[in-house]
Amino acid sequence: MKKLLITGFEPFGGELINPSWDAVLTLPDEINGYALTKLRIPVVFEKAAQAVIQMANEINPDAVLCVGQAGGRDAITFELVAINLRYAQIPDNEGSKPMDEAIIEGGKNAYFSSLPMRKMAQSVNEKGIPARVSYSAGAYVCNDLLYLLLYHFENSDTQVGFIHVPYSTEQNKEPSMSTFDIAKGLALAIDSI
Ligand code: PCA
Repeated sequence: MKKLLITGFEPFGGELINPSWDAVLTLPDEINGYALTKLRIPVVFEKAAQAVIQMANEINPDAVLCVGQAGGRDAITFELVAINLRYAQIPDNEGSKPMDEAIIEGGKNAYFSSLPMRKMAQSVNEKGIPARVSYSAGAYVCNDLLYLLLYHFENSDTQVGFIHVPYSTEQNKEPSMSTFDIAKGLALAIDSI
């Protein structure tokens, strides 16, 4: 069976939960011929990617799909691009707040996700969960993670992608989506890889 490493983040920015992890946790252990390994990772520049790479070294996944919260978005968004830039509007969970730093000094300006993000977004949207592609994962920890993973897996067969999810309804912020629908969207996305 193929292997998928799927990650969600711990809470950050004063929130008590992070819907990315809550939704990942409810997914079945097997979807579309992939055995899922679920990992909760820290909202810390560099360390998020280190945690994922460490697990990937252990299980050698065919694909790595990371999920994070994007408060303010009203749909599940499939990130197509990661840029070589760190710019934090709030400190990460270890207090670091880089402003206009490169992730990899002299590295490529950007990488494209290697999972079929557009196809996945279309398929989720057609099945009734609001979803679309996004051309910016921001410049905070999620972009950092996606960039470092695409850099790390550049010359390997491991495909990498990143999905941002809205606030969940439990967070009492708008726009929001239920954790159930977020998880359903993630499952449909994996189904269409
Ligand atoms: N969202 C943040 C980092 C962790 C998360 O869930 C981001 O979009 O960068």
